Amino acid sequence: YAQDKPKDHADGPAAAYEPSMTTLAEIQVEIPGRKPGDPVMTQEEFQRGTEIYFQRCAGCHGVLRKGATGKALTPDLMREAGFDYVQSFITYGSPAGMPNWGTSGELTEEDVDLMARYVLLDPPQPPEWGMPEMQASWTVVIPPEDRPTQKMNDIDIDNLMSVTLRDAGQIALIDGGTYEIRAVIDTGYAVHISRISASGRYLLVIGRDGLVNMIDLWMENPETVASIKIGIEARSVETSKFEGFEDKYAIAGAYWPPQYVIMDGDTLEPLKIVSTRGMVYDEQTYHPEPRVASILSSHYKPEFIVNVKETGKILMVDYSDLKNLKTTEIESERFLHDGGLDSTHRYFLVAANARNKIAVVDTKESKLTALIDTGGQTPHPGRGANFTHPVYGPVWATSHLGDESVALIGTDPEGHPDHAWKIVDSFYALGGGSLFIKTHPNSQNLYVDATLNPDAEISASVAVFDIAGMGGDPDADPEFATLPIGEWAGIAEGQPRVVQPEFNKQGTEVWFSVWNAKDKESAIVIVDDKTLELKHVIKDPRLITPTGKFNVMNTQKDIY
Ligand code: DHE
Repeated sequence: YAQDKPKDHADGPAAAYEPSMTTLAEIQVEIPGRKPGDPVMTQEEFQRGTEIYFQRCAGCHGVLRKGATGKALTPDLMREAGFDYVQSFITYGSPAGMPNWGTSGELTEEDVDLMARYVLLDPPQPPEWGMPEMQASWTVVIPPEDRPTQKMNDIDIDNLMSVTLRDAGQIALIDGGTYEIRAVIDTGYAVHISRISASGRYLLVIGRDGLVNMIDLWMENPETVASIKIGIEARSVETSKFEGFEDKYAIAGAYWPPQYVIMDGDTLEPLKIVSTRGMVYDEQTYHPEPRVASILSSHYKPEFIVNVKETGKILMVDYSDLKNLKTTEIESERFLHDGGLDSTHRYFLVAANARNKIAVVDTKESKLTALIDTGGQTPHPGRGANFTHPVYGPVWATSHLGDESVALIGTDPEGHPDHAWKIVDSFYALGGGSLFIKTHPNSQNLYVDATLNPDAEISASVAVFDIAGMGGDPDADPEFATLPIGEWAGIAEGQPRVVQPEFNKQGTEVWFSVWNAKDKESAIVIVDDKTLELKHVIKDPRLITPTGKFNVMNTQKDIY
């Protein structure tokens, strides 16, 4: 959502490719052909507008401004709305999720004015990123034959946490038992997610700038053994998990250019790039920028589940024969974003966020099972939360970005057919602006954050629901406890937000990032899941802007 200026990667593993093109924001652009009535803008202003747009706006509105999580901002629409309207919209934001860039102080008055003029002009189109660019960026730091043949360290790898240090362009590996930071590793800018190879040995992370790092957790001091830049803007990476293909392939999806690439699982050598440009599933009109959102590996077939945002297509990509690539294209709903598997790992549930829907795919049959209206605004599940409800049986839960509701979807068509693929219950948590929800098979609690809530106290707290207590009065909302995680962190300066609950491997502790500005102290707060009391606070000058945290075993085995 909000972004800061990326760091320079010239010294990092990405030094092999053109360092001046590390992120979208650094691309040199020219003003597209000026039309009558265009606002006057110098080349410098246009360049600055492009930088701001790519840093702050493109994630939600798209590089070509066709709209997704945020509304379309094409020049025809912006001209109709008019400069004054656009200027005040950027300044004050909207309750639907547009940040108040002006009044929050993140953009100056001049920048807001510049951006209101900028969106009246045609958007520039960044360059493509095909095989030559990928090859040039690809580095094998330690070839497979020079890597250890057994684990060389005393780390309990299964209980390691890979923590994104967003604005530092790094990840921290933190021991889930001792809370010790075992390594801080340079990565791409603002790593979005971490994923673990099927064997549990390799950790893969992807930066917003498309840089993938493959880290060998068996090394005495875990470090990057291969890296590649797969695009200019990206969010997702995954590895092959089907029996017989463990650690064989990796896949990464890009926002720009809209494409995914399948890579060798040992070296990240790029093997096959597939563009996702094409027709929107329902209108069947061409979309130039269908971005790759979440990617998950099927446990039932040698397939990657690739979610294409703007066209609303879920691609089941069969990786058993890359030369004769078979893809099942499932029509679902537009604006696919994040999602996860149900507790049996057979069904995949993904949010079509701007359409308030969850699509369910049967990964055994590679077919759409259901499209469910969540009843809330903009579902944002992360990978969601699976638990057994005392009345409705196995359910998967999502919270919402646009309102305070939590929706539970029945996921057991065999044992609870009446509840399967329906919203069985919906209730209120702390407030709107929730990003992530989490539980664990060994826990009786459901944790819901409210990271983007405009109220500082709410955004620094977390709601906890007692799962056993959900079986009470069907007409009353279940009660929840509020944990003041931000207060527990004891941070004096700034306005830190609490984001993304993540369990340790035993499911006995839950970790929260207390995410402050990059020049201010941040922390990780660890809560005892049984007592809901504070167990530990990790503070360290190296913990700069922690966001996502990924426990190795839970991520490797899709436990959430
Ligand atoms: Fe995320 C998951 C995209 C903003 C932290 N985010 C995802 C996924 C996608 C995505 C597609 C699913 C990946 C997968 O499972 O393969 N995120 C986007 C955006 O497009 C968006 C809305 C705007 C942007 O400009 O990036 C966005 N995300 C954010 C943030 O502002 C967060 C809080 C901090 C950041 O790094 O920018 C953030 N996103 C995360 C995290 C996950 C994630 C921690 C993984 C959650 C999980 O438990 O799986």
